[in-house]
Amino acid sequence: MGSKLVTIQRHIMEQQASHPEATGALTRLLWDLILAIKVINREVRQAGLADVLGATGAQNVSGDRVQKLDEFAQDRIFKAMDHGGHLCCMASEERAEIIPIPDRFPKGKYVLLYDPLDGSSNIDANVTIGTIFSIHRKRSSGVNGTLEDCLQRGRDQAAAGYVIYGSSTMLVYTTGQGVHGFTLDPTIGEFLLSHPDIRCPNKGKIYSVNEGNWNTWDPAMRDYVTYLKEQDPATGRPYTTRYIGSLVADFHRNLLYGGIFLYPADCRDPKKPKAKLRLLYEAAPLSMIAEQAGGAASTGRERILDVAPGELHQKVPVAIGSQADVALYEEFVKAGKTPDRIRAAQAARA
Ligand code: AHM
Ligand code: MG
Repeated sequence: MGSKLVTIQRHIMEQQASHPEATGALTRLLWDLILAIKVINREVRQAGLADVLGATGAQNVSGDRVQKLDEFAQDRIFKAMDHGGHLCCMASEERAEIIPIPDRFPKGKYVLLYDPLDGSSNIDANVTIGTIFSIHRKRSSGVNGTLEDCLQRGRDQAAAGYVIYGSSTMLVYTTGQGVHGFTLDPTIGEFLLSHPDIRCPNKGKIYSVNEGNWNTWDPAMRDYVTYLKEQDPATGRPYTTRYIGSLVADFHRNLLYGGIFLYPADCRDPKKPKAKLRLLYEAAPLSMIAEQAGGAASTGRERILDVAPGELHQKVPVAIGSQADVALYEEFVKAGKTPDRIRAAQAARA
């Protein structure tokens, strides 16, 4: 790191300065969130010692097992954000309904949507987990936020980001002015700018997918992965598989190194394809980050940021990462192209 230390607080403030019309509410909102994240980080780091691991026995609204740390993170974020006066409501992957701001606190003009602890099935094995957040401007006219404020397209996000509790803790965020990464210096308790203006390579060498689901994929997805296993004309080698099973970790690696992360729908019943990842808490915020870094994010048929949410826990198929890789995947899905056809197309282009 160079000699100039930039804390995340200063960075957010400097970005705000380029918007003279800004009131500072988004800046203060992000500061509140950073405090919650530091507390969650402390707990994640001490998890093995503090005996907070293990399932509570309850289930969240998507039917997954809820781990204690999920609940802790949920509570921490809610309590850090409920009284700042910047939010009109919240929604979380861990709660079925919209989360109102308590009556006794002032209401603000933003909405916070979040996945407090993503990849929680990995907690017991000490695998990297993350927090994902998405911020929208309030749309409705009343004081309290409504469902309408939560169900906005990803392209209208005011800010998005994630935290990765990995070998170090990093926070990556965008307010629409590029993507910036900060590493927590635990000795001073500050997130310091370590990855300014992250750019995702246009094409990668990595694909990340749960290949155990092969038999649930539609033919285009199988063709695409088959194609990636063949010799890539650009490198003379096949793509490499990397799959942690923790979205933030898989996404973060591919953002930095280039590559594609895929979670396609289960298409065993073609009339009722079943996706896994949540649009509002996972797909949309990471899609904003990907696009801001020069990458792309698609359902295979549609830009994820254009998908209109119909419900809080809506799920979407996800292909996200390097632009050229996502574009090729779309070609397979939209045109139903087989590897042979793609090779013929490439040969014709060469
Ligand atoms: P979670 O929000 O309940 O933790 O689930 C989401 C996780 C993602 O982190 C990850 O990409 C995916 O589920 C892994 O799913 P699978 O185990 O089916 O490969
Ligand atoms: Mg999640």
